Amino acid sequence: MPYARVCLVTTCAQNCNSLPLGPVNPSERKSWNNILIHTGTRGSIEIDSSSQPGFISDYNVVNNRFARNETFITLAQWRALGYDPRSILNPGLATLFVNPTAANYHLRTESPAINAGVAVTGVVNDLDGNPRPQGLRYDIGADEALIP
Ligand SMILES: [Ca+2]
Repeated sequence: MPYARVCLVTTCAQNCNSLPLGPVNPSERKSWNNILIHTGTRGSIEIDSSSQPGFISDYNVVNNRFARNETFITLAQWRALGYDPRSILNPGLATLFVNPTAANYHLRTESPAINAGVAVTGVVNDLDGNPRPQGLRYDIGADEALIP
């Protein structure tokens, strides 16, 4: 069965399990501005080749681990397939977030996710209800850092 699976760490949950997307609408086959970190052994995105046509992924924070057809590949191999050219390699949860051990997934002031995203039509607020973007560009993830 075609599938695309992503692993999310957002402000809504800690250490989310893989989220099976199943056969998805082609217009919904985008992964932009997501923090896709699995703290275990799964890939940031796992996909089978029949689900690749139309799938777009970029401007994410990712691990150096993906999977295609149940085979793990590196970010470089994933990029060679045309995905995530501008995405950021996970620098570590403590570098990204204020206090991930206490489930505070707001972006640290120094987080490389700040201003590293892309404008997404219809996404006008972050998870806290703050308007986005703030600063130069959208942030990656569910939180938009409020930087003076
Ligand atoms: Ca921003």
